Amino acid sequence: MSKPKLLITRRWPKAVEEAAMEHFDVTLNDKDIPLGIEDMRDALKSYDAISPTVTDVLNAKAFKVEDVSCKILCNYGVGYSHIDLPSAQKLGICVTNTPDVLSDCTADIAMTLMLMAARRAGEGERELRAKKWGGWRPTHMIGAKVTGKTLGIIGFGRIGQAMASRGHFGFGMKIKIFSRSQVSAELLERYNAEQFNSVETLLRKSDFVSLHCPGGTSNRHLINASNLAQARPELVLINTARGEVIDEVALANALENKTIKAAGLDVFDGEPNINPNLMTAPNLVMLPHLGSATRETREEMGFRALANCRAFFEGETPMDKVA
Ligand code: 8YV
Repeated sequence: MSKPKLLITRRWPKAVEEAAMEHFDVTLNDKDIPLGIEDMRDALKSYDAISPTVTDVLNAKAFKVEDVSCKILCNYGVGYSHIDLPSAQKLGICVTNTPDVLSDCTADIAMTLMLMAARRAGEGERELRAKKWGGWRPTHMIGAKVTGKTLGIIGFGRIGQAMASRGHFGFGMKIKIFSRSQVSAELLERYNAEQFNSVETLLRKSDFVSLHCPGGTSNRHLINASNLAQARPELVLINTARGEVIDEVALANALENKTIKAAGLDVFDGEPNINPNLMTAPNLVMLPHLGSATRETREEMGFRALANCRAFFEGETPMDKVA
């Protein structure tokens, strides 16, 4: 039997590209640039399987194709809000993601941003490199203490739990949660956590809030001008989830007007373009979507995407099927 034709839309770590070639007739994107809508339409007609990433256009328009040959989109990444699931389903295309393997590294980046924003690490480094550091003094670049503070977590899936673990066991933080579904008593007890039923309450009661919910239309601007106005002035807001979860203009205003203390962002609405309001916002640390960017995790993501794809062509239900 001939191997299924698999398009890998962005370059993967070598070990996983090699593994892919053992089981699939693989096409790599040698230029490693995101696929546009027309490229994606062509790909849907030419390949048995596609492994896309967050940078690929898979909206409803992209799925407007006839004679589709693609049977599975084995997404390289846990978030799949860039894929219009109803359109994929309508064409009978299976969609999978790569959960678990990136939870630790994404929580590590959230922690990095939280510490950097609280302790003004970005500002400090910029001052030093600009040769503007005049030396130590008791009142120099005073930040916020992290240990023992209250950490609000929005979205309590695997990454949210990994964040709670770091905050609670590593930094003695009090954990508060906002999640649309009821968090089990066992999990709440594990982190000595309390669940609130509104984002406003969480913002009012937390020193730090970290976002770990999915993106997409249902969570678009979950953090907005009206609920940011409820936050404590000490609030440090962290986003490693998806850019659209925060109204970025409202965040920039809150930082400018000091209604909150600081923020740390790893993801952006419309990335890699950054809203100009954010570029000039004070007390903001920004990273270029590095959540899962470690060798170990990027390899595991590839192996997980391949495992899903192989299971599908072996007639099984892939373990990470989302549609
Ligand atoms: C990925 C992520 O690198 O997995 C996710 O959802 O946000 C990132 O860590 C990216 O999405 C790859 O598609």
